[in-house]
Amino acid sequence: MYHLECIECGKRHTKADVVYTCSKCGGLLDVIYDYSTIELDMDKIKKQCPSVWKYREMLPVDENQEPISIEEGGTPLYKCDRLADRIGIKGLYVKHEGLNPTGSFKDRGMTVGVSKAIELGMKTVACASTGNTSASLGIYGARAGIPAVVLLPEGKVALGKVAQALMHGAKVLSLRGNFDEALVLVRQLCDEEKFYLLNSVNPYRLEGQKTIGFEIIDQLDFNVPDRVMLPVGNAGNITAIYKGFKEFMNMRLTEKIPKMTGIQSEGAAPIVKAYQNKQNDITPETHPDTIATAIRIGNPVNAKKALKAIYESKGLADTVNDDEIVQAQKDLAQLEGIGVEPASASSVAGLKKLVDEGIIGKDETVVCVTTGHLLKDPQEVVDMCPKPVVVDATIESIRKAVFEDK
Ligand code: AN7
Repeated sequence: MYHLECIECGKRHTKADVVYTCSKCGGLLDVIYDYSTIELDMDKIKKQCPSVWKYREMLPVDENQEPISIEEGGTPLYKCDRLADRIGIKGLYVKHEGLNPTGSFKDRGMTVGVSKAIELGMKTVACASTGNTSASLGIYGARAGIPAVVLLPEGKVALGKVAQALMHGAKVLSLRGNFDEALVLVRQLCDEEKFYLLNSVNPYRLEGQKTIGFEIIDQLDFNVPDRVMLPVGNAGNITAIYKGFKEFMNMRLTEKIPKMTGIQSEGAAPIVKAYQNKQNDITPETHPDTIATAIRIGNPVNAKKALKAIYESKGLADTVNDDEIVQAQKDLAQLEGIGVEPASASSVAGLKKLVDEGIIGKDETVVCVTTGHLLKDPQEVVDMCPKPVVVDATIESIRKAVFEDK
């Protein structure tokens, strides 16, 4: 039992309505459940391996709709002691969302969102994207057997993501404009052509992503970490994970909520600026830029929900610069064996900065979410790492090269 409710004016919409924002005031919508009707099988929750559909009772897809799934979720939660030592904090875990089937957390949202599209009888799915959303939508569109249309900002999407969208058969459009412009246009296209919009303004997509919150609690044996940190772009994921934590508390499975801590890049930081000015909404940035192209977003559509999540959980928002992002990416890779794309490393870069500044306490238990896999952006790696050493096909040449720096 669930319905959609406007976060601004409270207007209700039924689950049969194809709406993304409030039909009365344009506000963002939330999926609201009647928790008294949800019966969770605690035996299953405690024993079954984590996955998105493990929590089906708390997902807004009708019972007789077979999920469109390629087995998403159930990503590892690594305890990272060497990285914790480097940063100077007691307890650090990394939830590696890059190990979802398409290499990013977007799969959690797409399995629910595309299942919902089929349930609603939609014939085409569409999104604007900085890359990962389009890769994921391309793949779930293929799995569902319906066309996917994706709008990407020209020249600003990492290679691996474009490769995925192309190979899985999406209609890939390269827009002469940035992500924010692409989102405005794809919303118009969806309204006019009756395509189903699968950006994170669609509240059903966020329902899939809230399972990151469920899994963190589950994997920590129902102990709640002090803080959860993650990169923020369009601000859907921080909103979704917070909702997951809140729902576990509403269902009396936990007694507190981690401090939600959002990290943006200095070049694209509207949420951070709003947080610093104690505002409930952002002022859009017209020329966002960062090495972390995934979060190169100046007008995050979920800003109001995300700021609420940050304030209510007593979390915070801060920026990191591109150098800090690359350093954190190398630390994750070389100290812990966790390969992530630049945007993902911003969670760890933010933790280092905030511990150094004394804003995050050394005795906190922190979970950093790394949102996308290293292989998404191979060009950035080639640009940032030393080149392979070319050697002659002789053992002398190889030996010389191996011991060169020693
Ligand atoms: C790796 O693919 O917006 O704050 O169009 O790919 O929920 O937007 C990607 C976002 C973080 C930010 N990390 O999440 C898209 C897109 C990675 C990402 C984010 C994205 P939100």
